Amino acid sequence: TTTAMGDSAAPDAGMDAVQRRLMFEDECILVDVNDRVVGHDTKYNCHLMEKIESENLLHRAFSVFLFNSKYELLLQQRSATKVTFPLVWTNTCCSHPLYRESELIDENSLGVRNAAQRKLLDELGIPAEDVPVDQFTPLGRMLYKAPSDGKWGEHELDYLLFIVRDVNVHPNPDEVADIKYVNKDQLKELLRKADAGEEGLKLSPWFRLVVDNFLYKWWDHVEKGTIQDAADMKTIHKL
Ligand code: DMA
Ligand code: MN
Repeated sequence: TTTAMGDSAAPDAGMDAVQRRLMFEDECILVDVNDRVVGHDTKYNCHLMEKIESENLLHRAFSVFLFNSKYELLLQQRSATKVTFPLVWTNTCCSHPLYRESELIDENSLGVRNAAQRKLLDELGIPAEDVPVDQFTPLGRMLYKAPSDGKWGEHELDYLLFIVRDVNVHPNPDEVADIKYVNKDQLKELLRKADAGEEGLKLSPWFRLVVDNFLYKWWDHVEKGTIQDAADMKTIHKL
């Protein structure tokens, strides 16, 4: 027999058990293109390209960029078990604020900052006290769509959060395959290799968008201690 899920008899049969649990436990926040909350849905539904297209689902997300006191940026390689974008290199930590009171707080993006603190611990083992919520600087918001494989993808309104802290890191292998700190030149070399297809190196589409549109000028602000001057939380950049 065929099913509504497609022609596979057992949809998602190969999905990692930990990632499958999060796909149904995590309730993402649905927003309109102006970032107004319009509802909620499972992480599973929010990342199915077919649903994204047919129901025009857009959800709220965040991307953390963590720098150490030498102003090097912490990157992660996603684990092989991630459903979307396995094994790609990307910024420090990405996820979604969930549809719960503490992560829906709009004032100064506090809900998103609470979610960022939660996921830095979950993905990278960074203790909450190493990343106090008042130390994140929300710099901007971008809206983008990116397919992962045929079935899965992203359609997000993504909050870009910067933080400068020396932290303890203990990556969670369910989430993260590898980490490294890079300076600007090392990042440029990584981009060159990814573009040349060297060493099978791949970067996430959202990290690429941030690099191409914002990162280097914001990084200069990090180094000068003027990061607050770069913040623009009014505009939603449609990329
Ligand atoms: C989703 O990240 C958020 C962005 C900005 C792509 P993710 O796939 O790592 O989410 P999670 O860690 O919740 O699986
Ligand atoms: Mn997402």
